[in-house]
Amino acid sequence: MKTKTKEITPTPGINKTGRTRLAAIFRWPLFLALLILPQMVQAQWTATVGAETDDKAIAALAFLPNEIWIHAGDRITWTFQADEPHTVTFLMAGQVRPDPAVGCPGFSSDPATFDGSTCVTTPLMVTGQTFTVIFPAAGNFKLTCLMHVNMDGRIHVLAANEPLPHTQAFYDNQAASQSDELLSDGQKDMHGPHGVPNSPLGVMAGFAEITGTAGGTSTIVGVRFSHENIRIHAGQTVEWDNPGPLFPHTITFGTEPVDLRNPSPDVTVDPDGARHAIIASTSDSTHSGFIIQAFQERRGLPQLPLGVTRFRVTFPNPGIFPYICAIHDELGMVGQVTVTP
Ligand SMILES: [Cu+2]
Repeated sequence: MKTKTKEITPTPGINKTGRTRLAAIFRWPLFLALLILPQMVQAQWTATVGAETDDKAIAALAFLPNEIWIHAGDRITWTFQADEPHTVTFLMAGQVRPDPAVGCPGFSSDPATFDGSTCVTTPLMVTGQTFTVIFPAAGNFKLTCLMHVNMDGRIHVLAANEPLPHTQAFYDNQAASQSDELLSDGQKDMHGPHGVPNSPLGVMAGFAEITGTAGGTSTIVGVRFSHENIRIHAGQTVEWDNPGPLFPHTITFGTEPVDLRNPSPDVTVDPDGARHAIIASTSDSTHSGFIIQAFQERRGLPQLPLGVTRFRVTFPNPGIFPYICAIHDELGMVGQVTVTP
């Protein structure tokens, strides 16, 4: 730098004093940066999103860990670890939750910066993808997934002079133990009292459980039919029950319809509100529509109608009748009804 400055031929209009002043202006920011650098070391933190069992039967819809304390200026990189898609989202205070397909609106570039003034969201992301958020300002921020209503966490961004309670190693251990706990809870649910159907010829269609820590809520979800191959006699009726909150399942025989939400035209409603179909031939197509409980009530709002949680099918004739949950078949949620004379 010095050599170069010396080589510059004095230009008319800029005298020696002017050059010195300019050089000083350029030196000052560097000096200031060196002064404040020790407090501004921007730490890189890591966390994970989602977990699932190897067979994909049980998924933990969770930020792991779901509560992290960092300093202003630090960044967190989230790695997605599930085939069930999630988002990393920070909305503005009071912002209406948008649809995951729309973004908040739109999607943030990676790395994103969040200080509470503009929302940040990823699109739906799955195993192996990562996303980084930089937090320049102190504040307590809610981390959420736009896909799942009971999946959130909180990020505490503290001023540089505040002590941090935990290290990255602590969060790594916490993420692993929370993941293990959620998935083993799921195993217990799948084979415990939640797995007992209403009818002796019943099949449980998945399960879900909402759980929480002081950092936020997580959801455990199971995507299997409890009796993947149920055997009945001609004329009998099988009943599918969805015992869990939040997650719709379908019982779909034959061709998958475009609109999964509504039942196929052949489906009737029993006096107790359960949907009911008759499948006479293995070439019949029948679709239950969404089998799901109503969302949780909220005080001060009109009560929600009952959700349709049961689907029944009567099989007058023998045969082998494979079916799927049209939402979760790719995760292995499929079954079969074997009807003998
Ligand atoms: Cu399903």
